[in-house]
Amino acid sequence: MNALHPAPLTRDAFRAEILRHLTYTVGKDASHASLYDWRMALSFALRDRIVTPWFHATRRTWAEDHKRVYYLSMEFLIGRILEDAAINLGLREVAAEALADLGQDFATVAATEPDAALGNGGLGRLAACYMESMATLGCPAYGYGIRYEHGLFRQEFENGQQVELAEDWLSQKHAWEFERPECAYTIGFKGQVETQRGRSVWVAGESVRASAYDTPVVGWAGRWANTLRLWGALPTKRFDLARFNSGDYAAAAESETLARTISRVLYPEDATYQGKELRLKQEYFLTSAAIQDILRRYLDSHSDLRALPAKVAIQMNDTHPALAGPELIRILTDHHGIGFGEAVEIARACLGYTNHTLLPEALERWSTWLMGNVLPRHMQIIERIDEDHLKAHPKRPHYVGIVKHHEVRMGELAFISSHRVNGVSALHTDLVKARLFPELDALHPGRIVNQTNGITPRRWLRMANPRLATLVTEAIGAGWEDDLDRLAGLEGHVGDAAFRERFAAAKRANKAETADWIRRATGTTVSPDAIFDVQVKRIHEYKRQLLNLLHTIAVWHDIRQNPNANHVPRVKIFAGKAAPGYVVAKEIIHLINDVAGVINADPATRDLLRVVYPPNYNVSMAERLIPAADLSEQISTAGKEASGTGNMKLSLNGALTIGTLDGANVEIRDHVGAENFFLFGLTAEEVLERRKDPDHARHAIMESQMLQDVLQMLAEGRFSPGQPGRYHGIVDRVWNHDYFLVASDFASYCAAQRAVDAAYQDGDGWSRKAAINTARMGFFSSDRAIRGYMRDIWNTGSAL
Ligand code: 26V
Repeated sequence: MNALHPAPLTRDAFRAEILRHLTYTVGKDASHASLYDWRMALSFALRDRIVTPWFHATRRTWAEDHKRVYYLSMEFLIGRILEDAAINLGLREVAAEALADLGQDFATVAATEPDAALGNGGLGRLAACYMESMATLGCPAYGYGIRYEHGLFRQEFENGQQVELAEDWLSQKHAWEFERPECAYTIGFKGQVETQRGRSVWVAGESVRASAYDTPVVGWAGRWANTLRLWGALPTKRFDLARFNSGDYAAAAESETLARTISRVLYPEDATYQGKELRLKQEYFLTSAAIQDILRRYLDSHSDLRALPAKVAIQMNDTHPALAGPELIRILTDHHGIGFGEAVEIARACLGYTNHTLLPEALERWSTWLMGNVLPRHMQIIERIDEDHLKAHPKRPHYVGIVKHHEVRMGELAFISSHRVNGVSALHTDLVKARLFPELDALHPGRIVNQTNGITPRRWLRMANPRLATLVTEAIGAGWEDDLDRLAGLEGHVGDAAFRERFAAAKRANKAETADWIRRATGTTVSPDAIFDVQVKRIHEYKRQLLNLLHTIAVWHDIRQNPNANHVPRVKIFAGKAAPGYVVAKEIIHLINDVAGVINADPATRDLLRVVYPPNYNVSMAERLIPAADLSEQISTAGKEASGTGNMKLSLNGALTIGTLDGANVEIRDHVGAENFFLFGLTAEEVLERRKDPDHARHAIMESQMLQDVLQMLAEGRFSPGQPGRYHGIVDRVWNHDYFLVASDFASYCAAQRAVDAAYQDGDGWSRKAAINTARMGFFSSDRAIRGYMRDIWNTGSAL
């Protein structure tokens, strides 16, 4: 036994720990404890076990003066913590047994935990996977984010339409965090810049306090734990007692309300950018608190800020924390007297920028007026960075730069402030070079690198799919969880019929369980013998849920026209949220629900086709649906999906992909083999070509009788009889404004779907392909991705 490996806990000892916390922390008697009380007691008992590796990691990092990684992200989409922590601590079974002795069921207790939904989608979930991998690899790291009071909204359907409800995860105690009121920084806004003794001094007009809340993140086998530090906003001014006593209660609380709005809500947009002042304030709030904390920690044990890059790597998760450059430069110059040029070099050597999207509407730009108003000193610094960059690169084209047309372009700012810029899949990185930053790439060859995304196998296989995880361990032994390349060992078993049968049985059992859940969640009965065809992700035009839906209608139409043909039963499963202001995405949601209503009520097709759309997709729902999937829909218009990570989770769990050559699909197909992947659609290059023909949609529609029929049904109001014109907008867009090439890819998609049907009818052949998918997904572990960041961007090693 040592600090890292305390004595293994026995069932009895752990039961005593749970009871102790129930009694003394929660303050409840076992005979009166609710599920919530049991969950709290269990969480505290588990949290205690994280503290040992956490302290050990912190001490070791200090003692060795190890370089630290700081991952700045406006989003961390964590989901539930309890079971994941239990698994990583090796206490999942002990905890279940101890709870059983207390008359409680582990799964029931764990299911009461609300998701920590501090993110929108892929970008936030990636940050959560990376935190877990950094802990697994013993990479000393801090995640910095915002402790939003309200995470991503809860989605409900009313008459088929999305309504958003406030999400309130902090209404219950957050058992995993440690409040650090003593760790707080002042964050300024507005005011003016003055010159004092030759130096610029920003005199802020408003300020708030950023107060730290720490959640330890434990890695696999409890070998290491890092900190996720989330900032909550508090007022700087003291409560105005005089005003309160004079009866003006609202005014007394004013500054408090103002400050707290900053960490009140997560912006639910994820691919349209709106230049909202509060959003800029949130971004600066996170960034400034992080930079102040980083410098405070560095200066605790160092004095030479010029050596900062040897000890500090700061990663910007997209441009949202891109003020990190200007903020660091401001403190180095204005507070520490370092020359501007040198400060820029120090900042650049510390900073890295990950780009997650090419969509022009998602690239952040702030008006120089707003930036100058909210952050006057930063605006000056940004202009100086831009001017100096132009001076250093006089051949920079006139249209390139950070400040253009009275806007600050955050992508260019992040690029120029960083020593490395990375894309998130091989294709995406090529497009970042060729389409997004070609001129900056030419000026800075080698700065853009690729780090293909990854997912953590602990959560996405071991935890989410215990049946498959057990089978994998039985086949290839333990240890794949932190060495996912070992899954390749499954290839040797794929030829064994008994193994394939067991693989199929695990999938079948997952599907049966999920079929029950679908009935409870939607009221619709589905057969686990049907193909579970799954598209789960945010609703976006570019992700083309509409293409999937048009195919659904086509299948329905075909069954009705040819009832005696050989149809393969399918369940179309959709899940995902639309940004509240994204009207077209909300129309698509409405249509999916309308189509589901009509198809599920049709006795002529009921055994062959079902459509379900359980509301409120989140991490926990993903953990439920992904292990039950047969078919993974990854059908974005080529060139639009930066990477995708759901695609990796599904394939790892033995789903076959139907997909375009987009994002990481390209690499998934390379790994699993073309024969185990259903490819369709235009390539990214062909998409550009096709758009040059103004009649591309019309031509595609004219060539497909099926597409004409489907659009006709929509136009006639077949799915909205009470309001026949409801989907005229959608039909019109397919005909006349089909930017995402739904029509052009329709025929190719349907052909691929027919190939899916044929392959599924060979049950054993399908299982072989599914098992090969699992076996060949080792590359997509987030451990591999993080090793890449450590080597190519952060220049740091493991402390283990
Ligand atoms: C942009 C904005 C604009 C301002 C308002 C709030 C907000 C929030 C998020 C974003 C960017 C979203 C970009 C994003 O989520 N990209 C996704 O990143 C995944 C991880 O790399 C990747 O797998 C997905 O393909 C990509 O769409």
